[in-house]
Amino acid sequence: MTFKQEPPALGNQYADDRALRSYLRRALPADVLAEIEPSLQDLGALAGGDLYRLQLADRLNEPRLVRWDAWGERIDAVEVTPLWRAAERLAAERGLVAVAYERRHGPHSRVHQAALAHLFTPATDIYSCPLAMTDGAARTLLASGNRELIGRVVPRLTSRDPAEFWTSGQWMTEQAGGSDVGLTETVAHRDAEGRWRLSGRKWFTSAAASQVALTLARPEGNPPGGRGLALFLVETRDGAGRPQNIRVERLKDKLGTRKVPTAELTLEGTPAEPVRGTTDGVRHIAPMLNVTRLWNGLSAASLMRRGLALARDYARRRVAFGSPLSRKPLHADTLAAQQAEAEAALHLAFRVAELVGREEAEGLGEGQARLLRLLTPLMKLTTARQAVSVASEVLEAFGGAGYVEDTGLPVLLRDAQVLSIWEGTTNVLALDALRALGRGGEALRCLRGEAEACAREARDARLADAASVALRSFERAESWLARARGEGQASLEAGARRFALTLGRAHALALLARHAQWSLEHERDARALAAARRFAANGIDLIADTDTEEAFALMDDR
Ligand code: MFK
Repeated sequence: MTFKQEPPALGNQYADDRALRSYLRRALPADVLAEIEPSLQDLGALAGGDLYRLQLADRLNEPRLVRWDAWGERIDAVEVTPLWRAAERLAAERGLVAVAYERRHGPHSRVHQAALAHLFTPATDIYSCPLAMTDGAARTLLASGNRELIGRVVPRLTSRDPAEFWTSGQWMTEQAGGSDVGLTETVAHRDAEGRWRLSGRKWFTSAAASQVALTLARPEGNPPGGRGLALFLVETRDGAGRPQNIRVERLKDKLGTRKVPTAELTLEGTPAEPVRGTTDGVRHIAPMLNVTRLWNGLSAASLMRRGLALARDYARRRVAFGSPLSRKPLHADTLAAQQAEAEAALHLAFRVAELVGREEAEGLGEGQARLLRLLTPLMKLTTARQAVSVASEVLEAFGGAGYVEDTGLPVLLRDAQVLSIWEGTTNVLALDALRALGRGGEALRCLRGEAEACAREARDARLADAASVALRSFERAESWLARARGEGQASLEAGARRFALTLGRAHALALLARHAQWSLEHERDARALAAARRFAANGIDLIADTDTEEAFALMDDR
């Protein structure tokens, strides 16, 4: 037996990422890129080197719930794995949250953060989850105007010192209301000293090891629904490190993201501080939802990139039927289609980061604010579906090896699957997008305006088809919307997913085509152009005439 298959290897994950580097060259002023590039190179080397080795070594480790200490005291401590311990320290030191708040590069600070997240996320087995929530909590507290919490908690959430750095959880999901958060059953009451205390059961809390959490509860006497909820901040442990009337019932046995210590908690009179009044909790936690949805999209793009980096490398090493897979037309064709999805996702997610950065540094005009509100759910739902599909193709590109655990590959698909579920499922976000359109469709006009501007910039004749696919898809989506609005709420809801995915994909195509033009002119590189053309061929317009009554009939199989 002489044959030995070389495993796939990763190089510097920044230096090797043509699409990211090309995007940053266009999006950032040269002096900003020059200043941040050494830290990206450095993180890229870690991601493809020491962290990748640590990931493979950490593969079988999982977080552990330690209920009791040696002397019989209930501690409910969550111990994370060595990879996650390293990730927490690195995240603080490298400023994964901090750069967005230090705002050293003004409106470009969110793009800087997004580039760091792009390199960090796939290398740390979704440590982006606590970072997303920490970032979301910082943003929510700053928006709240609550001076005490801003002064005491935000500096911790945005610290670069691992000893000072706190992460935040987001405890929203309850058994009755995962998507319909207004059904929250946790109640808040004031104790004899006037302090708020929370009682209830949080069903799915993703950062059980965090020092603080934002959560929703209904102050006694408040009405039902989202408006009757209030937003609270909980400090999870007291000065001695003991849980503050919080019982960790169990860690969830999930399909993927198994390094993330997702827990089921019971709050038993947990002390909490109202963040912003005692009503309208859903509205007040919305900044967190939008920040974590941005991280979700960035994570989707970065996980696709990781899978494809491995698949591309493997294709050069794996020989079958007389030549490396990388020389096979069908293999190249299959991976090219996935690469196009990943590049489109990168442009869509980073476009939201650009808008958030501008909003925070300079404020947005009315049109751009509407654009951001609509683009956030469209981007999240589009990139999440792409990530699941690309991860599945990546595994197949390895043949049987992609289905075998100790290659470290199956986890890519399991982790990707969560992206379309948490932080709002595809359907819930499609309905959110309908709400974000505005009564007169103002947000949609802003979105189409941006897509048209991108299409105009894509002047090269080879981009003409891609640009017209994007604009035709917008037209089809808009005519569907007008028709469905005429038909009523049921038609509108039934088609919302196809509508939202069509807009998300069409907008990603427009952004990619604009970038391709820039890359041709400034880098003499036709690969973004190839990605735009391929993405257009992958299918953009998903609008279809379907019958809601038929759908209900098909659901009834008795
Ligand atoms: C890899 C990194 C990713 C991070 C990982 C984190 C892991 C977390 C694990 C979880 O899964 S956490 C739970 C995630 N859950 C959700 O995301 C909830 C999904 N459901 C929704 O988003 C529903 O649309 C929603 C709960 C918001 C609907 O609730 P309601 O009570 O019907 O609210 P409504 O009436 O739509 O909105 C109430 C107010 O909030 C309105 O403002 P007004 O009071 O002024 O009218 C809305 O405009 C506002 N609002 C809602 N969503 C908003 C928003 N504002 C801005 N942006 C939004 N996205």
